[in-house]
Amino acid sequence: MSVSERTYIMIKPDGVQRGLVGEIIKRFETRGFKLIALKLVHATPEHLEKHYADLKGKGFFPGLIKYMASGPVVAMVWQGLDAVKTGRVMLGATNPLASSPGTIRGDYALSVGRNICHGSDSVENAEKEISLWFPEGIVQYTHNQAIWVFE
Ligand code: IDP
Ligand code: MG
Repeated sequence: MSVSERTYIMIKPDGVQRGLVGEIIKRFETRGFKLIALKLVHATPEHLEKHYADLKGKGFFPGLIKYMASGPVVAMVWQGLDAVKTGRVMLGATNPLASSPGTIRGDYALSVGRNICHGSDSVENAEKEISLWFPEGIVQYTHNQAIWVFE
């Protein structure tokens, strides 16, 4: 856990179509995380199969790839203290019905196959996902707010 920890957060096609882009970005921004990468991408099935390689073989895998390739996603990298674990807490459980109100999925989703947002589940996977989605690299800048967010 460090203040430079990074996580890959992605607003899925349903989150984009439902007009939740600003709301999801706002939550990470106001929590104090630093936005270090962001783009709108219509990903290919091949790219999404790499992203979800660990789930290949699951019954829902073909449907998951079709859903994720059905429209553009917002790919982002957020940095800050315990970003991976805190990002997952902010997202809520994989199944929105089990997500607490106050979480992104608990406030805006009902179905596991349309759960609006992705977040990395470990620091190691976050770094892999960042390389997969941002092979061009990440912009460097000083986040002046950091002195007010961290001791
Ligand atoms: P996560 O997104 O919370 O990390 P994973 O288990 O990594 O959850 O699954 C990746 C994505 O696959 C989920 O966010 C969801 O969109 C989809 N998914 C997972 N389980 C199911 C299922 O049982 N039915 C349909 N889609 C599922
Ligand atoms: Mg996952």
